[in-house]
Amino acid sequence: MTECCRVLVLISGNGSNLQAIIDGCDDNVSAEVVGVISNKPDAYGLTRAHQGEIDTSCVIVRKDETRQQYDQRLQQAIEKYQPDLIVLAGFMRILSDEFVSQYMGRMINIHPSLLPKYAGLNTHQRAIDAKDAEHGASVHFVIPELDAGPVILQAKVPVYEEDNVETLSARVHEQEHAIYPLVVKWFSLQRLKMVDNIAYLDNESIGIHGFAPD
Ligand code: NHR
Ligand code: GAR
Repeated sequence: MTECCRVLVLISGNGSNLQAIIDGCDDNVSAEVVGVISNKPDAYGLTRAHQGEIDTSCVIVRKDETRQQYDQRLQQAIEKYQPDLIVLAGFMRILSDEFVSQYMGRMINIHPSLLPKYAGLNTHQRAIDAKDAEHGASVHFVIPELDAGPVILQAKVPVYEEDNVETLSARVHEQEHAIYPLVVKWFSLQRLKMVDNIAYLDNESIGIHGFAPD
């Protein structure tokens, strides 16, 4: 048995994906959530962490601070946990290239769209406005370019005519909670890697829409 994978989760808000990962790690001896860091002091995910007896830190943006200065402080907070994997779960701050370069292959994000569609923000509204028939979520490795890292796993949901942001995002969230813990498990079992911006599962390269069985 290899050693337990130390998972650090970065959040900004509700933390429902954090909860799914905590619950997933309870059933997976190969991974443990060792800490949660928020950039927002009132993030509900911090309460979830406390309930799970998980250590938390807040790294709050200071006035007049540059992105580099913030990212340096964030890095210091991260190093205390000595993580093997950094999981962005609704973390709403763009990270500098220098920061991301430190953690390439060890940092993943969940983005609420079928990447490469709709990088950036307001993805649910954009899918509705475009009258897309399907929408979803993507777990990807984080690279310096925003939401452009190799996709590991996607989940699709249908978009209905009567959908609004609330109904659609709820449908996407449900799928997020299924796929994110699974990807964390793959990583913890050392089945998942990124080499030269390509993601591999069990040494097979993963296509641009993520792992697809058969
Ligand atoms: N950083 C890098 N370098 N690469 C990625 O792929 C990243 C990243 C940081 C965060 C998550 C991402 C998403 O899934 C993520 C991926 C925040 C913004 C944003 O515009 C965009 C994408 C993501 C997260 N943030 C604003 C900012 O100025 C603040 C918005 C707010 O506070 O509401 O940082 O979508
Ligand atoms: C998730 O839907 C995630 O995909 C999205 O924020 C939500 C966080 O929910 N991420 C982004 O939009 C990143 N820009 P949660 O706090 O309940 O996990």
